[in-house]
Amino acid sequence: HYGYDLWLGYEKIGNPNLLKEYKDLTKAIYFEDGSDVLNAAKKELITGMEKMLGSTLNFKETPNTNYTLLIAKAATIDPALTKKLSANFYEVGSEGFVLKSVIHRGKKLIVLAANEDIGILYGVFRLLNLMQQQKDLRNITLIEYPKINLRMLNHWDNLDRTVERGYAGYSLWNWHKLPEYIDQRYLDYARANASIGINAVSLTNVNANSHILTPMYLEKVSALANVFRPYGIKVYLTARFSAPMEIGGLKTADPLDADVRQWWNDKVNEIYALIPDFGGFLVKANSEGQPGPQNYGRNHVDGANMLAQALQPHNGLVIWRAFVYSEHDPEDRAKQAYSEFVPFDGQFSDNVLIQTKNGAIDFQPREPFHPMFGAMPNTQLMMEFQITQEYLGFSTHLVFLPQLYKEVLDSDTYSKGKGSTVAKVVDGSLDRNKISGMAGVSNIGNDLNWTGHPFAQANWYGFGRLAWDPYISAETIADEWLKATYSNDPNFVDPVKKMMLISREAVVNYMNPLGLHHIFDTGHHYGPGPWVHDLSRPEWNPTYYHKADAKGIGFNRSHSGSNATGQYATEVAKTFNDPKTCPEEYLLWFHHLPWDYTLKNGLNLWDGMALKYQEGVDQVEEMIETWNKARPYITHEEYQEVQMLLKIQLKEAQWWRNACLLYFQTYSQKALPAGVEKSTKSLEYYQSLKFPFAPGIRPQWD
Ligand code: BDP
Repeated sequence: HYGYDLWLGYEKIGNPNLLKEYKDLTKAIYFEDGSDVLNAAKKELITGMEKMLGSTLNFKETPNTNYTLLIAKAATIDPALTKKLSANFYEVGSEGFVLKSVIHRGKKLIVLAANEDIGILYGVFRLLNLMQQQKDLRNITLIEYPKINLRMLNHWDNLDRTVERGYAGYSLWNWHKLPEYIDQRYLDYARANASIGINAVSLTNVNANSHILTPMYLEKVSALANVFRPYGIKVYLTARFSAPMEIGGLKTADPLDADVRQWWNDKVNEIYALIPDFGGFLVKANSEGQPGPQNYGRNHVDGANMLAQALQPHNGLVIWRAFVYSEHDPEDRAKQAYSEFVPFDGQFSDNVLIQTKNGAIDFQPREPFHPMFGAMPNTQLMMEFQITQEYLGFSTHLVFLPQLYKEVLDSDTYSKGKGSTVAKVVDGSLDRNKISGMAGVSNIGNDLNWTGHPFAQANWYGFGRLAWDPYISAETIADEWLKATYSNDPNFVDPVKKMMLISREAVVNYMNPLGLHHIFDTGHHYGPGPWVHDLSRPEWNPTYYHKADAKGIGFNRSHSGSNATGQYATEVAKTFNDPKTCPEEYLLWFHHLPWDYTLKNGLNLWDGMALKYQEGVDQVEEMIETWNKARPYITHEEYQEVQMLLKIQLKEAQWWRNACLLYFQTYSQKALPAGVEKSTKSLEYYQSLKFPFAPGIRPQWD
């Protein structure tokens, strides 16, 4: 079970006092039966508690028992008791729950109540999680409900089980053995998702294959939906826009063509006959060669609304991606999605969400927030984060991504004045959207530990927690995850948590400091390739992004350059426009500056940049030291696995530093400042490296 249990290992409580306290609370349990969801919840409660307490649970059926733990829907609880919960059940909503210790008829008891079955399931998971963190439950009052409606994983899984940008093995979905054979992993995957509140999964690559929409695959999808249903998870599929031609025999996929519309209506009806709670379609259209409405002279609204109309009678959704940029558009790539989508604000149907990446380029280690957030008040904008580490060291680098997610969510768009954070746009509170959503591109594969790097599990966990509540801190998430996964010993948790919290800044430093971006090697994005300049599309070349020359480095996106800053609210644009006020994390994202430009710390740009690269390497060395000290608190295997990975991370951090500094030095013509380690290898050596083994991209939609 090594690594397989994720954060649901439910280790036995060691502390005898706490064990007694928990056992007392669970002496006589009432659990409302009745549905598949409630059965799933009860099963989890039994698994979790019995493991943690080391004893069997005692369920009571008779109404007169003096319960110590009562788990039921609000409507079935004695009203006198419900009153004591002093919770507003309207606010708790359909997915929330109340967990509260009360004194009732002279007895102490804990009540877990919800409006709906799914709230009970989420409440059970949270109760178990609190016990894993060894929290005192004697005076607990917790009222929780998700702030975001759609909490979704996007799998980029191909039908041949390869995973685009996947670094944890092959796809979980075994199309060959489905629908008859139900792998235990499907169930454990659903449990893991439900435990953090994920309620939607798109099974297939956004670079879609139409065949997923044929009967032979739909039958298999339906089997997966059946497994996920008791865990509150709806299934979505990626819809290839040209499917009516590829599998429907039509001559066109024009969204305004009557036959095409009929084809989609029929297809949608066919899907709902098999999967009554099917979620809907996720669509990548007219982006990176994918077909879309523009192939027929139509636009995103025509395409999205056509699908929305087919799904609407079934309450299905269209999630239409905004990740577009065109090779024929001379405009700065960072500006294109905004330019293409903002004019359509207010024109998309009610059951359409526009899914926008966190930044305007592409999942870089650091990007300023996407200017579309805040700029489309009449459109339901959904956040797309990447959980898989395409540009963050694959699954060998320890990078705690909730730091990145939080940085974006906490950014202020100023669209309705100060405090209009991205989180408020995404949770729908700023513009009163009907449906809100957050998607994470999954890092899950069939590796024994699901995510490749054991600490990458924390990114799956953290994504789910933030989709539930975008306002909790990265530190809280790290704390919860470490305790549930490894140990509650503060001698372990405190330093390792610190290590997690610096890890994201470390990767920025050793890969893309000071706002540099997209300087990765071609195609696979493994390792540095700042020198690459000969790819067919200009905006695929790293040189397009860093623009290093004898004078300086950086992309001028200020008002004197591409004016990408003009896509932000005035207050934000003003800050970004001036290199003196622009946060230095974004300096070279927005400005082309001379090599001897003076940074805030007084260093010139070249020295400052070189020292940042070095700092990244030093931070990985510190991470290794921290991990060495953590050794006594975990098993040898747990220690060794991460230690091996950290060594790879260090080697690659040095590689990034050396390759980038040697290359940029050909322009700056300056010596390395004191404190920066000099490469023993030449630039030509780094440029000659080839990576036929780099995983992650195997397009197969022929
Ligand atoms: C890029 C990936 C590519 C994806 C694309 C997307 O390199 O594999 O297909 O994003 O999001 O990050 O559509």
